[in-house]
Amino acid sequence: MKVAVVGATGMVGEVMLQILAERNFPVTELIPVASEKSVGKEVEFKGKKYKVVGLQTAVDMKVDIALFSAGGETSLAWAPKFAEVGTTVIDNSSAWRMDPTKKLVVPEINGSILTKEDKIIPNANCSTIQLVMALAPLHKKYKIKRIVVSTYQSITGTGVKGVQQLENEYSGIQGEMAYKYPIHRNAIPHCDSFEDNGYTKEEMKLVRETQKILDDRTIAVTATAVRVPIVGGHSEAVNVAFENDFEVNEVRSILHNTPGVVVQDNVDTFTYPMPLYAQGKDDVFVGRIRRDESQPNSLNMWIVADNLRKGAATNTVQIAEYLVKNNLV
Ligand code: 11C
Repeated sequence: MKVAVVGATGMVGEVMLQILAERNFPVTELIPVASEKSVGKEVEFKGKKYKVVGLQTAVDMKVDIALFSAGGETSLAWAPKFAEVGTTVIDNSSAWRMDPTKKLVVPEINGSILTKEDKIIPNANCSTIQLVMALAPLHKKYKIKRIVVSTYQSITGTGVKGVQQLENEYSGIQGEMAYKYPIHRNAIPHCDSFEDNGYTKEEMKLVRETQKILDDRTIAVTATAVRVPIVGGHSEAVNVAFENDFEVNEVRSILHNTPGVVVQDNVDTFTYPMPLYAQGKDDVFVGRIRRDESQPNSLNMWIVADNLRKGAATNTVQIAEYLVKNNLV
């Protein structure tokens, strides 16, 4: 496969290169792509150096697959140009996710909806992916009525500039601010911009993308998304109300048997997921699984994942793997 990574010098782009190498994706030719100011820079892939090229050069190379992580505007402008020459684009931005003609895919859940005709495939938001990974098997068994989710999101979700702000604050350096407020020793209830309804875009992504991936618009979802000074991953406190009752041990066993999900749940040994330990892993970790005693058929849990991996680069590469395995590209 001729594979382009668009946004190869960015935080997610770098992880994409790493994951393509780690998973031995069948790359016969790698084309790192970035904006004009990065053209000519070098990136490393499997111990070899590759020169970054511009977007039009990459379109002209008619690659098989282009993995995009270059922001919504680049994606809106360039994904169709790649698709027109026959390239399959898997796009990590929010640009195409809610387009009714595009499919939103987490391969473990709904990979089977993909066809050869899908030339622009959006990748869901990081906080949504880890949520649906844990909820999809439970929805299948007990049918979800309502989800209340509060997120504790890593600064890496904001990219290099978020990490830089935290590092500057640690070291007492005045620098550019990625956030409106200091992030060191703080929690900012504001991820992405605000919509007219008073929710942030990040919160509304959790609502809309969850319904789309689970293919059920009747599921009620409400969210609060908070940025915290954490590097390793996003955490989520999740309350779920089901139509049908459940046994907590059966929930644990369903999750235990779900590929890509790891249960870490034993309060006797203080075992629960934490972003410090999820960092660098591709799994979604679930713990603190307990009945919500305040209302019927309801469950609380705590979900943690490395947002740059399963929340972004890993899921993108897994979609590419699914396409290759099923001759869809
Ligand atoms: C965050 N989830 O942590 C965001 C980053 O819609 O792809 C990714 C934004 C997106 O702020």
